[in-house]
Amino acid sequence: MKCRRCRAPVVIEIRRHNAGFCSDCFVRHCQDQVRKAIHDFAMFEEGARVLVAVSGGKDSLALWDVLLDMGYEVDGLYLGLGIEGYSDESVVYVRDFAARRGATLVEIDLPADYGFDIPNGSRAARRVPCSACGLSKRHLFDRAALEGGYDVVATGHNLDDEAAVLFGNVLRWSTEYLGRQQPVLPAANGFPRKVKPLVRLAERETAAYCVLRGIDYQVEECPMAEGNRHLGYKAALNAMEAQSPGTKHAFLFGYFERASKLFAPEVAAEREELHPCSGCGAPTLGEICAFCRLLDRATTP
Ligand code: Q46
Ligand code: ZN
Repeated sequence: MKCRRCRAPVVIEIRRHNAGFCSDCFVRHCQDQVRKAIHDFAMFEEGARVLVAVSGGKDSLALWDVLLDMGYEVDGLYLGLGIEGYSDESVVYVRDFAARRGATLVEIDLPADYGFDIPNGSRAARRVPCSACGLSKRHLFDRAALEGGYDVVATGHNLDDEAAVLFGNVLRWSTEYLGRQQPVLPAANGFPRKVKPLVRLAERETAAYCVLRGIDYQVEECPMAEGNRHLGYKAALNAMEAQSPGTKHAFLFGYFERASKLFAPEVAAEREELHPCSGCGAPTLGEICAFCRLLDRATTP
């Protein structure tokens, strides 16, 4: 097989595009896919100050790398979760990348800055680790973006992640989550704008991108992910994709184009009801936001 762009021998084949690429053309293909996502969904303009949430994994480092190469002013934000044998390693990849690219990295550490870690904090708050982790990330990313004066927060969610989340939300008809599942969430009072520029790239492609670009990333998955429902959804979608390449893309982008608007009123109505948390000022439906409640339970002896 020859490269679709330059006819050199291919290093990677992408069945859903019915194409293969040589190393250089594949890197360019990834950049084009990110550029297309940013453009088609009007994610942000040239000159925007972008804060990219980085974990040390392939997706977020690939995203940071692509955005830097595209000339955006983009800083990284790393949140230390205090997960033994995982967090100490992940931060090394992130710091190395930032140093190599001469990029600015903002670090927040849950144990040092907030006095709790995800395994113990979630236990104390009687939450599943991933739920405590997810809400901490959302809260602290939002706050860092607003306080740092960034125009937008970018996350490394890829096509596989988003298709799996959509699959799970459709299986349960979780309409409030469906309404929020967009490649762009506009800013609203107390919320920064949030975007997912990797929605057009599959997991395998961001991994290949890192390898071809010489980016070292943490291969090991978070130990808390075990039993996470999304892994099952990913496996189911992978089986369908193997039978019929392009299924994931058609599922996700068909949703964005034809169905996601149906759930928008519910989200808009919910956002109307938000008011500032009495503890920290972040938008919430209750008196105290979920992060302040978690923080309180996780740090009360
Ligand atoms: S880091 Fe956090 Fe993930 Fe680990 S605790 Fe769960 S949500 S699995 S992306
Ligand atoms: Zn709060």
